[in-house]
Amino acid sequence: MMHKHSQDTGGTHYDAVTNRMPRTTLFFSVHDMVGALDECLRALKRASVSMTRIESRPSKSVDPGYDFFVDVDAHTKEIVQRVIEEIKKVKVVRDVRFVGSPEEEPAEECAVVNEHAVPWFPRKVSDLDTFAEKVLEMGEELSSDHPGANDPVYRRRRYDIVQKAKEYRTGQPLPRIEYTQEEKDTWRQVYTRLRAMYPNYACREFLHVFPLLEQNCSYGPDDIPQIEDISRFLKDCTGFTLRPVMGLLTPRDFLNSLAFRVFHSTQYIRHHSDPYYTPEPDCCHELLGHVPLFADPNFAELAQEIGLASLGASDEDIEKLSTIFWFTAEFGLCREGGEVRAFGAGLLSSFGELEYALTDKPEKRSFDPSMTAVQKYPITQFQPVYFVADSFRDATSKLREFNTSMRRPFQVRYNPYTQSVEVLDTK
Ligand code: HBI
Ligand code: FE
Repeated sequence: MMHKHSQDTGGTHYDAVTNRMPRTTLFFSVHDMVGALDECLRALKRASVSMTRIESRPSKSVDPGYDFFVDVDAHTKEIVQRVIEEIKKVKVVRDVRFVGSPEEEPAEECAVVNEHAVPWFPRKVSDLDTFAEKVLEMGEELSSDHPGANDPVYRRRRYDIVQKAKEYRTGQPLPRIEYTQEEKDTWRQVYTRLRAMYPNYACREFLHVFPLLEQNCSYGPDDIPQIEDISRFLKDCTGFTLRPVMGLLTPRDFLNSLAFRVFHSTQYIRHHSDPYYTPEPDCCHELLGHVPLFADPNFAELAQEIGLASLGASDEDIEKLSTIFWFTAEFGLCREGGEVRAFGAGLLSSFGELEYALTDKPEKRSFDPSMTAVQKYPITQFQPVYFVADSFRDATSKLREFNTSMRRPFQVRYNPYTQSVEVLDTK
């Protein structure tokens, strides 16, 4: 079921009960010597665990030598400790570490096993496949206050759409949805109302891209555009791509994907009874609010910068980055000449809040990552406070500066040729 990658040994499978991948990543460096890896693998055998993936590279710390990243089928503290003990016994091994695990609450266990422990994070774009079934809420089911909660036809339709997202794997064509007339009518209402406001409220980057989406991706009032077409267009503009998602991901998973210039997009639409309201992201929010900015190179860089900072970050830092995402990508304002304009998707997909945000009712402060990151915010009402960026470039450089203050025992670099993350200075 997993998308196969040349480095996968094929042993990876889902735990039928928890739907999680039983996997733990270990890192070790070995001195270059004939049979060195063989000895390490024997250590795994002595500890009775099987290996589900192995990656190697010339060592950054042992010269001559190799660093190995090995995923093992070990998901309790005891087993991980046993494996580490066994590997430590191997003479050529210079350093062993527990890197992390994709299990829900690794932080505490990591601390016990190894002080350098870092939460698991995706290292190549196909690792994002592991997020597909891990949605927070309203994945296959709707909460009782959702306007579609008591409409069995709506629920069935939404269920069918999210199944396609659940089954999607990296490299496959994105699901095409044939929308019903009722869904198209909902889209038309939202689209026409917002489209008319954009010239007076949206930032210039958004206004530059929007007509291109109309020309290249069938944006218009009559039908809902397809994410496959949009993803191809974005790829040409900035390298961003879309992938379908069942609903809300954890902030960590959602932000991690931005490191790979991947944006998770829902494909269902809000309930027709209330076209100007949705309690969850839907295609109107994604396609009208988020998509246009991902075609802008400077915004793409800002988004990826948040994503890169989130890889292996502590829970506290994830919360800060999530707040920064909230006050930029969702509710951000920017200065333009003497004016203030909107670039946040939460604003550009809600005519009520878009209008309100640009009056002088709410408070506006200058974007400053260290202040913005700790600002509290309501999620079900209009924002009392917005942050205003000078430009995407300025916000990105402030964010880079801020990121250096976060404690993380390594640096990351994105390699666009291999669509993977290189981990530097693992010491
Ligand atoms: N998941 N699918 C999806 N879409 C979002 O916009 C999203 C998410 N999970 C978390 C999240 N947004 C927020 O916590 C951000 O602040 C990260
Ligand atoms: Fe959003």
